[in-house]
Amino acid sequence: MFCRQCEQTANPCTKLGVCGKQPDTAYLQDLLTYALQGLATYAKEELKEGKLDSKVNRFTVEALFSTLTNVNFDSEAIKNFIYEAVNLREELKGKGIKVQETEACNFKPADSLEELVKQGEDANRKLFHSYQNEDIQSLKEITLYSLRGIAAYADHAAILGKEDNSVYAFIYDALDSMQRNGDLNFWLNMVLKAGETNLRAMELLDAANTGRYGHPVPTAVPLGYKKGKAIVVSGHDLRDLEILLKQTEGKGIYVYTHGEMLPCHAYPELKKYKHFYGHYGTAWQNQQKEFAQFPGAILMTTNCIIRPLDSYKDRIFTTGVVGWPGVKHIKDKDFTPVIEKALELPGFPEDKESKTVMVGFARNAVLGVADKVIELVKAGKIRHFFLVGGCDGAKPGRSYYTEFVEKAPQDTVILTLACGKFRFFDKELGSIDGIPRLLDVGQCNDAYSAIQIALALSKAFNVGVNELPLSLILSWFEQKAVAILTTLLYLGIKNIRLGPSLPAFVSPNVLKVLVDNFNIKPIKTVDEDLKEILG
Ligand code: SF4
Ligand code: SF3
Repeated sequence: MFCRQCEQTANPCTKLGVCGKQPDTAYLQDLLTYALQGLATYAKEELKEGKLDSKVNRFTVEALFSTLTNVNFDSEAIKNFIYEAVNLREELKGKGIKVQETEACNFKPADSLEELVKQGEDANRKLFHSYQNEDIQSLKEITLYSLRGIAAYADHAAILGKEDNSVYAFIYDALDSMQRNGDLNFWLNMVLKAGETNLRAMELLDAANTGRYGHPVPTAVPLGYKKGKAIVVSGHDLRDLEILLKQTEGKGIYVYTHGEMLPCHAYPELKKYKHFYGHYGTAWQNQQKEFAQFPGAILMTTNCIIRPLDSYKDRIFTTGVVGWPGVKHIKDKDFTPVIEKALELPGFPEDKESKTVMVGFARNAVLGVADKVIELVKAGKIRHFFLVGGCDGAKPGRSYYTEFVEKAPQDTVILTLACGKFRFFDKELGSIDGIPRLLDVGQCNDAYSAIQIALALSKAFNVGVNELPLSLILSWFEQKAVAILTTLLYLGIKNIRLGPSLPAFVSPNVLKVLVDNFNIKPIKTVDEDLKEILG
């Protein structure tokens, strides 16, 4: 196997993923990507003609989402996606659309899993070892990983009824182009187009979430628990949480969030449920320890799942595109098995009071106090804003982000989002004239909100975003972060500090382009970086 799509890669992962992905599953995911390329060649033309059945769009984003890091480890599930991709391709072919055929247009999947894996080895070679040159390879990979991120956002938005054909058009175009030759400029443009498309996908998701659940409002979330039966929900999907909250109403079960579900407590249409109590645990990489101690049922709605320990394997459930071999998967959103499991389990024996954390500082809440913020900046009371955001992970180098927040001077404000925040989310950072110094914008899925805050501030101060007293200190792990980075590049945002390490799939020349044009910098030490930023 050859996989280097995420930050924790062994550069590359070959025998077994650091994430726990087996080589067979990795090959099948490559074969799925290849099958999707063949499908895309037809879907692209059919969409242009305005004749494409929306089931192809929905299928494509779900299939791409399943290949994102820490989403689906189940070879059987990936196999089914491969067969479905080919079925849909044949359906489109049958309509007589004229395309410039590629090899993937005629790919026939084998009957057995074993043979499919062999075909996957071939697909792996095509995806990663057919370099025209390492720079084009690098740009193609940035595009592919961005597509996976875009697909995740598009899927979440579509679940809530928000779609835009321009997003699907780009996905098909990029998948189709990957099978053809293009020069360096072509692929540089493709990367920026990925950024533009991702912005649209995130905008759709923002509209979907706020349209259905209202704008997040500042909310104190308890980190303790209530005596009684319990279900903890992890991942990112708001709709799954809503369905579960409805299905558990009046059943004597408290529902808790884990990881990236924390910001859900701020949405009016979710927080109204009395049995939606608090937040349990921290970021994804700590789940084995945290889930083992949780006395109830566990539901994974999206990434990041890691190998379930035996101690909780019979009480963890997956839904949506998530999968783990041997773990019960809820297909139809009837969460009865999760509820029954929670009722069987002991739950928490007593109440535990503990501190709370504040969430809900998304664009509407922050821009609601924009005048005050601007006044404080003008009065010199707020010197600088830091967006310390992105993914968490297991690498020790990630303590940089905790240290950064601890050392940021008292007259600075920290905006945060995504699961990287768990390194400092419960710190008491105080406030500046009533404005909290730590503002949680939301999930990684809410990066759009952070971008809107930055754009609104730049308008208010009448300067470009790069001239604002704002620095982006980002941590990346998976492919949604790659997509967000391409969006920031598309928006012309400069001086991003990126860590804990640079992507393995960025070649030295591509890195040089990023440094020369966008002044992207790898993180150094906190002291050096703070000194450089604040002067
Ligand atoms: Fe390795 Fe990351 Fe790929 Fe998993 S997703 S196999 S950890 S590079
Ligand atoms: Fe986290 Fe997996 Fe990226 Fe949503 S949950 S940010 S890593």
